[in-house]
Amino acid sequence: MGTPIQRPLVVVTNREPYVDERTRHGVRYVQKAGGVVSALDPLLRELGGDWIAWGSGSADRLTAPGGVRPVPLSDPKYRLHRIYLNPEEIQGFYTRYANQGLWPLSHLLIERARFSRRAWTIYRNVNLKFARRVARESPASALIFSHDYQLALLPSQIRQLRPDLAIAHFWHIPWPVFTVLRLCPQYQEILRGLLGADVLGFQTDDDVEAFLTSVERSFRHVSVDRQRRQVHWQSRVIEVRAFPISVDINALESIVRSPRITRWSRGIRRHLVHDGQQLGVSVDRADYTKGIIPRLEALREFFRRYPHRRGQVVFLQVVVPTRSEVSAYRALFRHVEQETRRINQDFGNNDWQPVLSVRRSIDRKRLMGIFRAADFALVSSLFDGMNLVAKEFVSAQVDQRGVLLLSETAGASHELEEALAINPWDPEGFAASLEQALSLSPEDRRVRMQAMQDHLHQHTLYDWATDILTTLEQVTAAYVES
Ligand code: GDG
Repeated sequence: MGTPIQRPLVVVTNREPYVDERTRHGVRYVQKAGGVVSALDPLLRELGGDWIAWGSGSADRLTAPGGVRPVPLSDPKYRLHRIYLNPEEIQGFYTRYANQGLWPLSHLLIERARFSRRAWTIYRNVNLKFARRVARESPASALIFSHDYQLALLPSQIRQLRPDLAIAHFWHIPWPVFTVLRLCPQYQEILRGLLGADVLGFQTDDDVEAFLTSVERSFRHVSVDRQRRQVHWQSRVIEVRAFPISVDINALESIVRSPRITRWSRGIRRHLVHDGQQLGVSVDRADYTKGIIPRLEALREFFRRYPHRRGQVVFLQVVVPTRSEVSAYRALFRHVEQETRRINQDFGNNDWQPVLSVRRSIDRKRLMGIFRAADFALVSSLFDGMNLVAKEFVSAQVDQRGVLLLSETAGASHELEEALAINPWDPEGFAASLEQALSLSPEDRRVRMQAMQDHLHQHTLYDWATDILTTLEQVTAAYVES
């Protein structure tokens, strides 16, 4: 990677990269599906350093005596520091304030958002617990790379405890427009919390614009320099920029080209598609922001409008259970099952089942093999910060046979311009784009895929991290030296 970063690095996230679980056969670690963790683990393995996160596994205390677990256990590359939360903290901080409040609000699904003062107090206290741990574990002048909506107060809390630390905070999900943000009763505290950072990163320029407007509209004693993308606040300057997150395309390409995954990928095609059928895929956490139901509605519309396509398409959807402590997520999971069954009943026959479902997490390498095998992928998020699945699909398409259909409301659509754009709120248009995708010539598919792959080679995961961390190093160089 050859990174120019000089100072020690401390990553802080809510979700830990390795969850150790008790099983009948002993302790087993599980890597959870989720964009943030799949992006940062390879980075820290490369750079070394410390990672502070909530220890949520049933065997976490066992494998981390004193709260620290080396990763990987056999050949340690970095230290994972676990913070333990009690059930009340988990409920108030994670389930309620973060996942039932800030998450739906940021995705503009305001009727789903719930806020309460009690949950807010717990959220603030848990953020403080993280901040204290960061203050205790961080070497002098370290770079703190903290993440996302669960830890919005962390930057200013860390600054109070350890003014020598340089802080970059990356917001992985969309930033809501001000008229929506202000519905959160604590929006000013959230903004104050974030403004404790030296560098604030967002996925797209639209998010940066929305954030700057929010700051401008919320406080009187603040000045926003839109051209330089800086906020001047309490005698400090905060850089606010778009750093679109990416994937390690080189690593993903070598995974899919390995003999084992090549065999797996061919096996999938042999088993699932016959006589010129085209294989479609989707992979999502079962989250209402991912547009899984709208996608099934569009598929229904597609088979209705284009009856000659019946029997020609096999669609494999991987839906991974997530946040099952929230009832809306359990309900969505059931709804997806019902809709899938209905489509298969209405259109399928003895020889052909239009939609196949996998309802559990799949090993990452095999997942890439599925992407390689596919003729098209549907990414239909209602709103999405970036969407790494779209970039992983493009990376895994080493045979360049596939077409990406990508929601124009996902951050990834700002970069992957050769995808076919879809609007998940428009089932008829979505169905027409799918018909267009299926009719594209092999040459057209190849050219589009090549252009997107070139883009990902020029904008890798390491470029993303290096851009943020070198920006942080540069803008804080003066006060480290003084
Ligand atoms: C947030 C933002 C932003 C999924 N199923 C399995 C599996 N996954 C992996 C995917 C991908 C990740 O989980 C999902 O990432 P996304 O980016 O699609 O979505 P979020 O989890 O909502 O992530 C998002 C991201 O943060 C990063 O900034 O892009 O907008 O919402 O890597 O491959 N992994 C495995 N098995 C599965 O079954 N191993």
